[in-house]
Amino acid sequence: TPNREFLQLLPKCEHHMHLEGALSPTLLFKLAAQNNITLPKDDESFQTAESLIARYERFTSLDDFLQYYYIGMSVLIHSSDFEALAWDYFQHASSDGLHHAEVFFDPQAHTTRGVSYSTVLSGFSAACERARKELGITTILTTCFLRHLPPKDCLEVFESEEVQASYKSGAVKAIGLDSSELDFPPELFTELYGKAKKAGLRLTAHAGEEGPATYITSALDVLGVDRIDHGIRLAEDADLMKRIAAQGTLLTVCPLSNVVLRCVEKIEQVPIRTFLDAGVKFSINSDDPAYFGGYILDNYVAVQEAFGLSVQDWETICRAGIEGSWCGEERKSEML
Ligand code: ES4
Ligand code: ZN
Repeated sequence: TPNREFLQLLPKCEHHMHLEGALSPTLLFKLAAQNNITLPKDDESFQTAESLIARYERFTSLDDFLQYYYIGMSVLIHSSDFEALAWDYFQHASSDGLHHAEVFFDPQAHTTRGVSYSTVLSGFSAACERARKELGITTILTTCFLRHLPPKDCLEVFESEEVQASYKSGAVKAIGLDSSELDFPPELFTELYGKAKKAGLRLTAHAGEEGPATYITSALDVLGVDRIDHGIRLAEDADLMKRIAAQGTLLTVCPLSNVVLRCVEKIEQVPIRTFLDAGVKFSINSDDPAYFGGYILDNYVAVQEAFGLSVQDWETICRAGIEGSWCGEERKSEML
């Protein structure tokens, strides 16, 4: 029966991880010191790496986590900081047996604090290049838009010269939608997604993490997404589940994230078996590995411990991950 070694050897693809979510407390404090960044003094969690890790074990919701996520990234200033962050992730991912990574980053979380998009992109791109050369990991970069910010701000960033240049050059191939979900329905971003589709970009959006299954329907029908990030609340709507299974839309499920952010009480409540039985395609992902207690292999192991899946179940999961990837057919056949 599948153990950690078996899971390590599977040809894994990751489709849902935020590069900023790979910022470990160790790197956070190191960059804060290097860049002279003052961390909040009124929050005792920031005293040591240990106290910060302890706080990460007590998140109460998505928004409670996001507060730490946005403070954490305030230490990222130079291109080399972004490169170090992403390289840290790729090294973990490589030892976990990752073959292909489609990763998110949040331009607005940096431009709104005075760090330019080109600084962010050049650092992340350098790490991606190094991951391909030294680790054999292929990558796709996705710009995510922050749904708690005004849609017109998101549009402005999308249409800015440097962001458009990164789409035209192929450095970035997709857009996503993240941050606080409740009260920020997909409909707010109809114009943004219309323009991104016209530009030939791939489209994804976080939906049905904390928000209701109706957000999944609007992401599909109003935004026209090719993929759904999280989507666990799909299990509450049997008809929609049939539709998603029939059309083959990939869900990017993040089991440890769902437990740490209290979307579910335990891994057993992530609808893994339900999706397998309904023929819903999904991949298993780490989301924000430095905040949620594990990288991709830890998520695979947690699922195996909770569900006792068969070798055939794992083949179904990995095949869906490869076939649902946005890399070329040639790369897919290498992984299959
Ligand atoms: C996120 Cl878990 C999650 N959900 C929504 N937005 C995010 N940004 C980073 N992690
Ligand atoms: Zn996410």
